[in-house]
Amino acid sequence: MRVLLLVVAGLLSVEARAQSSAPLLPGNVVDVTAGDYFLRAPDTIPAGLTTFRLRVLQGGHAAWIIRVPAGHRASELVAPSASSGPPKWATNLGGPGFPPDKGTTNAVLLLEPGEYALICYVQKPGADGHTQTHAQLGMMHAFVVRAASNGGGTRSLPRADVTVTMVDNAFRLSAPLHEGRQVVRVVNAGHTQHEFKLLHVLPGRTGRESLDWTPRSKTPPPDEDAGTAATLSPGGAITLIFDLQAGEYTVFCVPQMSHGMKRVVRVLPRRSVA
Ligand SMILES: [Cu+2]
Repeated sequence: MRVLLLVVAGLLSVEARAQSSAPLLPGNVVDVTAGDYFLRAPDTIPAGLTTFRLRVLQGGHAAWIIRVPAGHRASELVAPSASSGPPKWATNLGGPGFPPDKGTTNAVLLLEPGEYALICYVQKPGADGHTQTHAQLGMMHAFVVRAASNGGGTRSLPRADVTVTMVDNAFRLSAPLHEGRQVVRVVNAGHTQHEFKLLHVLPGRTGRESLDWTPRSKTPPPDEDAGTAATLSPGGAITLIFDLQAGEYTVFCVPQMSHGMKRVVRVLPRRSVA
């Protein structure tokens, strides 16, 4: 019995260490798992401050969070044609996308009670030139947000270290990004849809190489995914939490990339504590 208790205590302490080493995320943390072609998440979520934490098992995916108004159904979000976004009657809240390999990315928001869906509008070009969205291939998960019994706890989002304002067609940062935990508020102040896709430039490679690289380059990518704020509608905003390394990153808005909406961002070494 004592041996068993010691073993159990040992396991608990290992688990406690694993949890304490994982940086905390704000509010109710909802795990979303995506792959070719599915989205898994809870069916019911309490209202209030919520972090959607996305893990991708294979493929490249994002999880747009869409509010479904009364009189409509989540199934209507999956357009019969390859629409690259939600219909006009639905509210696009944005969401997490393209996490690092074997890692996660997240998006933090305040959820009101109602009907919602997680959906992936990433497009899959077919061999015959016929494009489908991942939503059409099964990547849609409807869920309900219920009024929380404790009133929803915190009513405010974490304070942003940096606000990224997306205009037509550029990214403006309110302050430099720093190494370590960074709360980033992404705001679409443009007149069209914009995305914030953050890539970490690999050691020995440059931001310039990252900006210029395309899958047609036939060379290994000079960068790796650090996390994406899925395309926001004009006026939309969302908060993401990143754990960054010092050095070069690049930011892309893939839908407006042909208009030059990409740039290098230098992440500064950790601020020394005075
Ligand atoms: Cu997808």
